[in-house]
Amino acid sequence: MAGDKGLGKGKTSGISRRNLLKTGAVSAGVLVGGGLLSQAMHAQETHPADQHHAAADPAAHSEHNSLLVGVVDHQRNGFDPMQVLVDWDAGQVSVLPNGQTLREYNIYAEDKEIEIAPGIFYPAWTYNGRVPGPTIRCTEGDRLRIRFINGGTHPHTLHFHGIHPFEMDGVPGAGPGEIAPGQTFTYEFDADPFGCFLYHCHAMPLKRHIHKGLYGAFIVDPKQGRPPAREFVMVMNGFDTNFDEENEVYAVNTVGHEYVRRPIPAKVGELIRVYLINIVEFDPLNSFHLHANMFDYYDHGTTLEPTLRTVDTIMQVQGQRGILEFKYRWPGKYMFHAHVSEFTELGWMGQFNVVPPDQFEAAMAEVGVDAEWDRKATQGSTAKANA
Ligand SMILES: [Cu+2]
Repeated sequence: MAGDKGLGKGKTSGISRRNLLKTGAVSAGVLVGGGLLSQAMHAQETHPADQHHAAADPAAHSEHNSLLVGVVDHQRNGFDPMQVLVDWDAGQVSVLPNGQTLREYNIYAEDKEIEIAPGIFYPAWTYNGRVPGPTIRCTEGDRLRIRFINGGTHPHTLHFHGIHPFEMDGVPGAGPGEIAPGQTFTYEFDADPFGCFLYHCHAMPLKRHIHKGLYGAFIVDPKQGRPPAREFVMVMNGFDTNFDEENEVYAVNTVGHEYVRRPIPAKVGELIRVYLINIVEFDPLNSFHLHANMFDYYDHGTTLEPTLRTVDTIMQVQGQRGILEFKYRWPGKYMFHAHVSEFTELGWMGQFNVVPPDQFEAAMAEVGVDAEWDRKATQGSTAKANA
């Protein structure tokens, strides 16, 4: 029977997500990604027939409780989560005869295997070879012209959140509908209104096309801009590595626990602004909890005044977004994570490394980022500075 190969739904798996949580491999530590766990999951991913060898040796579990073992090869992936935090894509910019700013983009879909935790590989579908796709950033009122090229093996679309004509909605039955492999279509609309949005594939079956990795952030700055801040984009995502419709790895910006291995540098006293997006499939809710601090929250980012003040935890349904603003008073390594313990243990956890200004350069060097990263984090807005 098909189930004997181990790809049947849940039946043969000794290393399903629920079972993982029961083994010492995860419960003894906070962090996923250890050698045995990696081997087990990778075995299931690519060599289902061998999975029992990997999963059935309980002695091996206890040897690998240090779950920070190993690193992800970001170069091989073609994207680095430290850079994903700040690599706003303003597009190819020109001015239309009517004075409107035009931003042009090329986005292609591509099937690509990516490493989502040390030694754990996932057969993703990507926009521009990365998960999440490029962070499209513009100012309200700009014209967006986005040429989509489907280089993948399945029909895909680009569905943007925001206000736009029906034909540009990127769903089956609207305009060109699903774009077949090898085909292209140019989506064009005005950025309206300002806020924190996302785009994703809307081909059928939807949950498959989303959880495979076809999504990205879409940030529309208000015309007057927002107050100066250190800005990051965080896309909360998850990966179903054994196709049982549950996620085995959770993350922000794809790589589980990457911001624990490489805490995000920030300065004491400065305003930090996080554009937060939840795209996790299969689980009805995700959340964000900040340690030793409180933040203001702008639900959907479509207002200039906070919709929640002085909170330390918010929740988002799939597709929901918001903007967080906060400052740290004292230096330290502060955790942020989902307040769903299971997600945390399976990768959705990070840290801010808050330092005095004179130690900031060293904090950046520790995690492999430089002055250009700092510039992107603090000067990402596309709005003209009017203030
Ligand atoms: Cu798709």
